[in-house]
Amino acid sequence: MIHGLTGANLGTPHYDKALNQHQAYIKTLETCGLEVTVLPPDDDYPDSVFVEDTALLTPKCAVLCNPGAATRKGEAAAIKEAIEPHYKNIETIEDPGTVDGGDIMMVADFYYIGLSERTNANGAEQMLKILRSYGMDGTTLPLTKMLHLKSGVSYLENNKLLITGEFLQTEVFGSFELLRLPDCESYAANSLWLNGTVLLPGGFDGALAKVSESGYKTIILNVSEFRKLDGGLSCLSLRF
Ligand code: CIR
Repeated sequence: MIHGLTGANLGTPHYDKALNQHQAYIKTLETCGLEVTVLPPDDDYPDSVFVEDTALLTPKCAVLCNPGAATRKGEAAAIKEAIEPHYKNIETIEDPGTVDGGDIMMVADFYYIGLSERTNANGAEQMLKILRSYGMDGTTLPLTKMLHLKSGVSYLENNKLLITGEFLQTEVFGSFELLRLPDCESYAANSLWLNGTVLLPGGFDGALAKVSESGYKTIILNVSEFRKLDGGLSCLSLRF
């Protein structure tokens, strides 16, 4: 994973530290009541720890994404095997369409899809068509700065969004209650709601206070080594 893609300029991840942080992440998911399937390392793909980008799991179907980065294209094959036992319906995004799962935010049966450097209009259209064919729906919105949609916005259920940067002005989120984060805390916008508890990255006291004051239980996790690769809490798992 130390050879993963990055634009963060925070240095090379420390591998042993990353392993420890990953173990703590798994334990925390279990603490929050989740059953966790841990996949074996896939040495051909340094970014494969960010499993969120390879698929979208909905209650009605799974969709294998077609990651937008050339070095990540092959990751979906291993994920297909892993999700096959859980899904009767598995759909696929095909070239020239590309989609990274990190660009999709689920709000009940409605899906917000960010058009980014990784997710193109063709991929988003394929995704919307698939979702609609299963009675779900969604919409797209453009990204200009963030790597992924969920780098800057997380749904915390209860109509609340933890949100930062370019998404603060986005009309499409107008009907939500917004927990706004300043640029200096923007990394914490990628937080994770799990069964009523919000996991937040360590080091962002303002975000922690905001989420706690909104009535959530919170757990802080240090994911510094994944941050060095532009990844965060949501990227490290695929939730059913
Ligand atoms: C990448 O550039 O693809 C990885 N280094 C980071 C992916 C982070 N995933 C996510 O935000 N969903």
